[in-house]
Amino acid sequence: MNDTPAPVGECVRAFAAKDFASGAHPIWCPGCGDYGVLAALERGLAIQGRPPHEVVLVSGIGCSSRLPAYTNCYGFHGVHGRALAVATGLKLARPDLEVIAVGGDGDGYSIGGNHFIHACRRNVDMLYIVMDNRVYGMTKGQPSPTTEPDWDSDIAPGGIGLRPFNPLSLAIASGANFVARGFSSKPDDLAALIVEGIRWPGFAFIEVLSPCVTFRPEQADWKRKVRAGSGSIETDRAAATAAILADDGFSLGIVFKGDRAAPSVRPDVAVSQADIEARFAIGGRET
Ligand SMILES: Cc1ncc(C[n+]2csc(CCOP(=O)(O)OP(=O)(O)O)c2C)c(N)n1
Ligand code: SF4
Repeated sequence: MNDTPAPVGECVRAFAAKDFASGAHPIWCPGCGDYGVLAALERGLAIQGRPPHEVVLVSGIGCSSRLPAYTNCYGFHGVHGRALAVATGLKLARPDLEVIAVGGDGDGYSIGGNHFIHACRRNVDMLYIVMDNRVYGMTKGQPSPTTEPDWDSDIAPGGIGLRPFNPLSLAIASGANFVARGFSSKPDDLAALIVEGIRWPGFAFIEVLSPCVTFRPEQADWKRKVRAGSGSIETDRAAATAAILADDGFSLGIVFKGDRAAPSVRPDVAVSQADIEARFAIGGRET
């Protein structure tokens, strides 16, 4: 970190990406897409400019959910599928903190699917990054809600035959106002999306294509499949949904920006920190 204070009126970059690294060596498989997401997040946080101790990363369980441990920020590695519940409570209790929830498609769309749709609807000011590899990596390769119907594996011979759901259109239908797609092998582009997502005044959702090289080695082909989106950002919910559903899922960029001033669950500012502590203290009053 650069300790020299910024001269008044002069804009200097206070942080570098390395200021957000914990120094712990990730135990992800070599080549896992999550390395790229970690790099992008560190770059994005450096650009955003808040110090590590004002940022909290909340995750569930999964390979991707290990990410908070590899940063220098505060972290909460919680329970499978409950990252958004914890992140929501944290943001309401401490609106001064930058809250970012992270995890996988299994964590966020399967066991955590209900929290996902309500987080979109509640519009609490936070960023949610899903590292989607269309598989449960940590538990050795079960299909997830985004797995292709014909993906053949030892666990699901011939494929599960079920239509995957589209996380972006689900987010928009559920009320999210900032919806984007990034790719782990384009960390600079992803960092830019992360900065925009952090600055968005409400719930922001970034779906990141992040290959699992161990259980989905064919996802190496995603490097060839992804492309920059049209560049035109839809502001109409129906039009954005139509565009997403017409896409093959490999267009990158911000897809939808809705109402910046949409209603949001707000923190109860009338309740003080001391009041909260008194309520939850053993023997404290119950309301
Ligand atoms: C309540 C509960 N159910 C199931 C599990 C087992 N489990 C751990 S991680 C995981 C899925 C991880 O997949 P994903 O979220 O897509 O993350 P990835 O490992 O692919 O990054 C499951 C089912 C658990 N830990 N807790
Ligand atoms: S199993 Fe897949 S998701 Fe997990 S660390 Fe290895 S490559 Fe990444």
